[in-house]
Amino acid sequence: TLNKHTILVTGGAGFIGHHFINHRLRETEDRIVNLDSLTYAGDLGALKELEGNPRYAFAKGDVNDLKLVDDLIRRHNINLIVHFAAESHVDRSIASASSFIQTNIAGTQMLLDAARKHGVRFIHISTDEVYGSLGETGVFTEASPLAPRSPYAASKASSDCLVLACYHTFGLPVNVTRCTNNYGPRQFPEKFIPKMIIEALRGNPLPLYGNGENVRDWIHVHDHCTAIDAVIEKGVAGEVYNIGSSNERKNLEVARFILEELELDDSRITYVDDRPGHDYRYALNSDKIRNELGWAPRYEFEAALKKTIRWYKEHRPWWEWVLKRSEGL
Ligand code: NAD
Ligand code: TDX
Repeated sequence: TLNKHTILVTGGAGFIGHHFINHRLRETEDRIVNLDSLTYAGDLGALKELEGNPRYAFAKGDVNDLKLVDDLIRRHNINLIVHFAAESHVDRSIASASSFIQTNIAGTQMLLDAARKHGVRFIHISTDEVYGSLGETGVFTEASPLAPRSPYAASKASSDCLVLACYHTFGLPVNVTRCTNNYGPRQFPEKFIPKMIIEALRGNPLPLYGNGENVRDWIHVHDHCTAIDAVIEKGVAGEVYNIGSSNERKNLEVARFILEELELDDSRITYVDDRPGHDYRYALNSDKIRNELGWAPRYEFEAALKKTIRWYKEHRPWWEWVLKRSEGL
């Protein structure tokens, strides 16, 4: 059994954050305060069942609101911050980077200042993208240099450095986790897997950037959550942990799998303009968290992707609604 914590989760209305909150409330006796500003990516629908749960509270607000964060930490006796809140979509960062700087960089520093003031442990949820792009071979370890190539990745790399600086300079107990591409139910349909499923279900072409040969390393969102559990329980202060489950696939392979599962043919695939600076390949070595913290992923990619496809098929009103709402924002 997992130890009991009082956690301030930021970005808990987002894709990974809401899975994490539901998971922790199910598996532990934690109390959780969810701070989220409800951007286009925030959806409280998945947390509806928690209304009235005495171990859960929601606060609508920005991570840059020092007064609010300070007040939440004090009022709820927070002993751990798990920081998910971010602008998370690469294409949006290419269109305009300023909200990425404001939330991902300034917002993280603001939370660190509050954590320091109250001596609160800090777990920063980051990404494999901070390491940049790989060629055909090789994998990133925690010792790989940071070489971000998109405004999003650069903003995450900056925040990772600020978090680690807080450990070295002030001794704040921090961890940084760097996870590969997540998939699962209720992911905002701008991300590759839900976007491909939804375009297929709508009868539209599936837009692959470039030649579709780019490689991503996929992990089920629940495996990401259990990896964060392991860091909460056994993470050593100041350490970075890569999180991956070694499922490298070309985008084209994933798109074909989705079409096959929906009994549609490959002619739906269309090649569109490439993403500027499109990272070719991500792959992580996660021996450190496996060997030192005893974590292992449980989900088999193809089986779990099939279930995910079914979820989107059965939840059309959800994705129609989130897409419509985001247009209005
Ligand atoms: P998401 O975009 O689905 O959710 C982000 C959440 O943060 C939303 O609920 C949004 O309302 C909230 N938010 C945004 N700006 C805020 C602000 N200024 N103040 C308070 N709340 C704010 O993101 P996600 O895919 O769940 O990713 C969560 C975290 O995990 C991010 O830090 C991301 O960088 C990291 N990550 C994501 C992946 C992935 O594949 N999705 C992989 C590795 C790491
Ligand atoms: O329409 C598309 N067509 C396409 O070919 C989209 C949206 C994407 N792609 C490609 C680009 C990438 O090679 O699919 C791959 C995955 O794209 P995204 O879902 O945008 O993810 P990625 O850029 O890899 O970043 C993701 O993983 C790391 C998350 O969005 C980040 O938040 C996380 O940090």
